[in-house]
Amino acid sequence: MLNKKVEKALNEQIKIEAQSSQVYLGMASWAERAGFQGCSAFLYLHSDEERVHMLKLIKFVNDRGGAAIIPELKQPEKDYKSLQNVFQQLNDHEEFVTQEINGVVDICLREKDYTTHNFMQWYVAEQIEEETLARNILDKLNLVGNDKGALYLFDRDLAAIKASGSGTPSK
Ligand code: OFO
Repeated sequence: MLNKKVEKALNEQIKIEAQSSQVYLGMASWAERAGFQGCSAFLYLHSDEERVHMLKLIKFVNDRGGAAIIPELKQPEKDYKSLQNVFQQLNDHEEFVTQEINGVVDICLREKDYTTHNFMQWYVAEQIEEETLARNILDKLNLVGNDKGALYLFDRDLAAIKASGSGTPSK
């Protein structure tokens, strides 16, 4: 039977993953409307991946005899000032998620739930990749600035990057 404190923490994480998917879906839709097809494809994929992260947690909680709660979600932002703004928020969001995952890991250790601790290591590793990717994209975008030609190439490059990869956009 799943420890109650661990179950609560996992349910909170389910909500965070679901909200991440929702936020990235909002970003994808904005990028599509703004004409950044590559960024939009990347963000739609990233949104799908967050949903998979949520599902993985739901299955784990239920399989361990707990009750996974499907959360209510907030409406994500509709408008962004720029692509830089989108990816800055994505980067900040990933840093927030990492902290939350570390919090779950901490609870597992305090409650001596080594099974869940082991399960959570996948999320720890995933966050390292996602933070690296988000930072690399942001660095690249900051280099590009407002140069329209460079932004066009950046958008095209991003279409080629898998959201879960740790690669950087090519030059
Ligand atoms: Fe769920 O992987 Fe990042 O946030």
